[in-house]
Amino acid sequence: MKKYVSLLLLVPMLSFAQDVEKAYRSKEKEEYHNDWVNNYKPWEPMDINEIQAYKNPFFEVKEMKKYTPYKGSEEHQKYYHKSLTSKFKASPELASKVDNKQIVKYEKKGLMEAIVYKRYEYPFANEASIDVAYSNNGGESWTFYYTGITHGQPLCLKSRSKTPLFNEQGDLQLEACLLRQISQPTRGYPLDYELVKDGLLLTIDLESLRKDSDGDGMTDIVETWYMTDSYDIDTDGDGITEDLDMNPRRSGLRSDKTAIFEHLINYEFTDTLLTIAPDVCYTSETTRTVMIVTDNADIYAVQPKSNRIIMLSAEEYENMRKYYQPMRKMNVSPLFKVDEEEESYLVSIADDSGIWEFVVKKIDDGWKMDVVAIGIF
Ligand SMILES: [Ca+2]
Ligand SMILES: [Ca+2]
Ligand SMILES: [Ca+2]
Repeated sequence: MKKYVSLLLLVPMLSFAQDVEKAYRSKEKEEYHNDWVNNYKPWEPMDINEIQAYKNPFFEVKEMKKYTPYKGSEEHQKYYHKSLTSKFKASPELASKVDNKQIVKYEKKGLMEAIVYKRYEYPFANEASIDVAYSNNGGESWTFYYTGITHGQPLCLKSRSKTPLFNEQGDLQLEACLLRQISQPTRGYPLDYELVKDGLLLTIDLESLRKDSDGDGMTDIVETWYMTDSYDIDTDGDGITEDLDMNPRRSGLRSDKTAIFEHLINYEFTDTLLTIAPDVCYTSETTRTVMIVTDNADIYAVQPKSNRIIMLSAEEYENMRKYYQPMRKMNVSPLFKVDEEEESYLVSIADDSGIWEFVVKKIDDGWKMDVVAIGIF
């Protein structure tokens, strides 16, 4: 149970004010941090053979004979399409979802139009997701799809290529190459890469792009990203379908400690936490998605209010993080018992903007919560 993943947690917490630490000593917390330090593995690049053997789970990637050679650092170039300006004016939805300076490819073929574009999932994301805006009525209405591809490692798409975006079948094709990430991720900074294999053609067939095997409103590609079951409309079996579930991967019985985690992930840092179950909330078009890696069963039954929470076990996270996943992460610590005090715990939460540490003490109808430290990144 000690193998909680805590990526951002440790380092900032060490700088907390000494007097606070003295006031609330916790052997459990010290052991947890020592364990983290002892098990810390520095970042290293992926095995080059693994990148060479890359196969996209949804789309065909094949070698080309004649291709546009890769040019260093083109993965970070921005492309502006002047011809799209009128489309953006005509469709507020298009303008709100697509950044006109992050277009990878745009093409019009008869009534079909497609924009392949880079989308940054959140402000501090290292790399962009590749998405597609597609219209089959001459740009009157658009549908937006996530391709499951992160621009960079391993696939880099070439904006400069002359290969037409639409192939003869009306599917999308893009010149690509395989890159290996050679710099350590730093918050909000683009990564450095080296070329592993050039001259590839990626075919994004529209059928695979749209496929929703279980018909729950989320494509198989999106479900792979969220690690939900693409053949089950309700992965966690709580009666709320995947597309509406704010906590789609986990369900469980509420414990009295669930309320603590609920308040933390909803950023409700109030004095008194009542242990009553809150109203059920559902996702909307604008709901942000946040990943939490935890093996702590007390958190499973939380009802998030504003963020969709994708909860992974430490083992699941280890297995999936081979390639950079553009998802906001939130670090929630376990409850560390305060030494020589009954029902009193230290707990912290960290996200892209900072870290908050609290002491929570059991009271008659819930918990009393006090901030002990705040660190802003
Ligand atoms: Ca689905
Ligand atoms: Ca599903
Ligand atoms: Ca569910």
